Amino acid sequence: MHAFAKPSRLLRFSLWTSALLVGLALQPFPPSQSYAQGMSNMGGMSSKGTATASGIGTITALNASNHKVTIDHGPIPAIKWPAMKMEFPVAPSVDLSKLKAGDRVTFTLSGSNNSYTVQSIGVAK
Ligand SMILES: [Cu+2]
Repeated sequence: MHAFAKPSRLLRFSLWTSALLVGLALQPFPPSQSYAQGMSNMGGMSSKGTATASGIGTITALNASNHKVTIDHGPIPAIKWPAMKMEFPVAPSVDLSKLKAGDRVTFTLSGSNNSYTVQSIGVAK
């Protein structure tokens, strides 16, 4: 009696597996698919509050009047960034007058989520 009340372990396992596969199939593409599209799609930064990180890269453009710098930077593991080229606002205290496009630089950032400001920058030794 009650033979149908409890599915076999095998049946329950296969049901669970099917549900898992359906769940995986419905997931959107991971953020890595859209890194090339720019900062708005960068993923992995779910932590709250301000983070600081340092990076290295090459200046591709300087916007002195707006105090911004575009850097083709390498990966920054501290904030889970892949290598990419992007424009950063630069803190008012930072002197950009000695830098130029093409310079290889090290820099530090502070900020949160996808909004980071360059706090220091200098030609890499
Ligand atoms: Cu970036």
